[in-house]
Amino acid sequence: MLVPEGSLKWDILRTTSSTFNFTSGDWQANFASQNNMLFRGHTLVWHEALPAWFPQTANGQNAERILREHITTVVGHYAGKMHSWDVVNEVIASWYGLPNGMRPSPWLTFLGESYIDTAFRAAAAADPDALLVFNMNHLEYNSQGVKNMRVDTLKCLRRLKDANVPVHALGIQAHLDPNDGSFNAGEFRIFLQDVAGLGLKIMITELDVTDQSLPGDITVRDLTVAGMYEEFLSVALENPNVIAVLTWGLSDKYTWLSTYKARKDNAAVRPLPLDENFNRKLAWNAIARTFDKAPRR
Ligand code: 9MR
Repeated sequence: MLVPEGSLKWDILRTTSSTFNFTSGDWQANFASQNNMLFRGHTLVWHEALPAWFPQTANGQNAERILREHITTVVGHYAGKMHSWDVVNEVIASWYGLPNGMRPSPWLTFLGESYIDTAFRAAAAADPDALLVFNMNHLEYNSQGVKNMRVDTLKCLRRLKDANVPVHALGIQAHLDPNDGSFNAGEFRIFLQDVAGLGLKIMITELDVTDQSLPGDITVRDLTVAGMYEEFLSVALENPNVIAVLTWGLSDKYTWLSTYKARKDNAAVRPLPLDENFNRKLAWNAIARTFDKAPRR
């Protein structure tokens, strides 16, 4: 399954308020279909990657129209070709202390929490066949902050289901980082059961493991990273509602972590299953083992 890291975000698609540039997205959609891959869309509503015209143009009066127009056009453009859409991305950020853990964003300011409902309803209308995903970060480990995120995420998903909003799956990004605490299998298992209990599928959408604070020795680093993939995935895949696992990139040659979580010793980061020469690393084997052991679904 292929997902563009950037091409379907507002800043790339919407260089002006009146135009849509699908060149890069279409290239990837074609690549996916020519290579028998599923294609997924990321992302329709995010507080980041908004174009420069957006803050100058959007306001409380026109935000709903702008949001609906964007979703109707973009989802409509790929209708029938998308496995799934990340309709909203990272909309909960409990640490800000806003009601219901909502993340501050222009959408929240202009439209209140119901922008989430509006986005899912507009996406469902534009492509009735795509799986509509509520994509979230910071749900995996066990710091107090992450625990709060799980509580607020469940609360929001429950509200959406009660209001018959067409949300079909929770996306768990899984950018694994030892700074978020450690992994607690029991608590994560219960979280997945709670999500599945709402009738939702689950996708692991952006899996990678930062090696930013790991020792310099490559063997030690690769072993630790592989261990973190295996620890997380072996629990995640126990739950039959987990229908897909995507890593955020494939090779260490191309990863957002090179710039966002670079190492203090300036050594190249090694977060992904393939090294910079596209050779399989221990992480590849670790992931493969969890797939082999996972119950069939
Ligand atoms: O990996 C993506 C990077 O190439 C982009 O420059 C950046 C801003 O658009 O977004 C990165 O992807 C993020 C994703 O959209 C949402 N979850 C966190 C990802 C890593 O920052």
